[in-house]
Amino acid sequence: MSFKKFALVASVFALAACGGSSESAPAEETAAAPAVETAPAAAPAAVTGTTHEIKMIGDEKGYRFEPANLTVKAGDAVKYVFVSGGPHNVAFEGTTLSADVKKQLDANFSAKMAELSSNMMLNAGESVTVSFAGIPAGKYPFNCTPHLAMNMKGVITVE
Ligand SMILES: [Cu+2]
Repeated sequence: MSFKKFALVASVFALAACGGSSESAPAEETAAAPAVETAPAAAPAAVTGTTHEIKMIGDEKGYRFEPANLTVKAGDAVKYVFVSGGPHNVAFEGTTLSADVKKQLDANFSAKMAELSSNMMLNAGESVTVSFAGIPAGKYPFNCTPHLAMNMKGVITVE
């Protein structure tokens, strides 16, 4: 039995043993929480280069990022700007990234709703900026979650 499972079972027993005193339950959950997050969160890396712009568009031609493919230098940032046809967001694919890179890229979002996933934008003019400072050379595929099935995707290449 894994420790996690044991801890869960143990706390269920503890709850039962309390005989319905609901006050002890939240305290135990709070105490157990830090054990899950062992690694410290990465600090956002400051942009030292150029901030590029990618438009998020939905119109009669379809849903797309413009440009969809962009090459940036280490230290640059990309500002994704809502132009039309939302809602749009920017979500990077984390499956091919190492844990360290994933953590840094996640920390480099100006606004997020989930890991590697920006806030949802609803109105023209809204934007999210993703810094590529502290991110190693490589290809970083991203997409718009609501329009993934409509092929609203792109790739940032860091030189
Ligand atoms: Cu979209």
